[in-house]
Amino acid sequence: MAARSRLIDLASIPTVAQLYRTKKLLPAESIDSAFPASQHLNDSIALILNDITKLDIDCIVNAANNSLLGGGGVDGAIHRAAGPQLVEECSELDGCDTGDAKITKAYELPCKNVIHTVGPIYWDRSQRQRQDSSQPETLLRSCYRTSMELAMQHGLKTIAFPAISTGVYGYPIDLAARAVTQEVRQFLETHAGVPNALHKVIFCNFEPRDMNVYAQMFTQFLPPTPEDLRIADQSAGPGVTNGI
Ligand code: AR6
Repeated sequence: MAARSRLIDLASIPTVAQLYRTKKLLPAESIDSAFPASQHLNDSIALILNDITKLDIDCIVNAANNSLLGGGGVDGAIHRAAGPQLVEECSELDGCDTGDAKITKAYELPCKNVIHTVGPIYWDRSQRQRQDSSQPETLLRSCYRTSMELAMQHGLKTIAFPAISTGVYGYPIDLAARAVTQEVRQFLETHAGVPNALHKVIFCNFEPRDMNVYAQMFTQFLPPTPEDLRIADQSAGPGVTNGI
């Protein structure tokens, strides 16, 4: 019971709109007109600092490697929490290409499914050199897009992403967050109103410093709507400078 009580349900994961309305996210001083404010987007995208294995939602995304047979970082955490049946199922999937995604059951995790994707290796520590240099952003965006497509194909409505490739694979968090915020925005705009549309896309960070980077990206690519600003004006307190 103690373990279950630590689970995070959807209602306790703040959306972009809720972050603006509670002044945990403050608008940028100048708003880029290339990215108009959208209530649909601000209600559909959410941000949390937590262990992704605790999220009680439809599916979580794993930052895996090409073998899909487990590893360190978030991959290790997901396999540990799911139990040994996960690697058994993964071993039947014949690996996964970089930028692609495959789906499994979630076993002992609270979510229904795990989507395993493989991000680009931006910086290879063992060889001390940059990898996939011509197309890391294309591959990283593909991880997010393919995972969201797979979730929709399986009727899953809520999906959470860790910061793929930004750990062992060395992708700078600011470049990654900039690319994937735009990719998710574009995907949700393109798929608004279609049958099986996603209800929530959650960015789940593990490092507090990554939250600040995402907050900066949100103010740029997901500006507040007039309604978000109106409610923020009514809420008490001076607000925090994006100290989510
Ligand atoms: N919940 C949410 N995020 C987490 C968690 C967690 N429990 N644990 C770590 N992170 P990484 P990559 C964050 O290295 O860079 C594995 O060995 C972490 O802070 O897990 O894509 C695979 O098998 C970081 O922001 O994934 C591959 O070989 C983010 O997850 C390789 O690592 C991604 O860090 C993949 O490297």
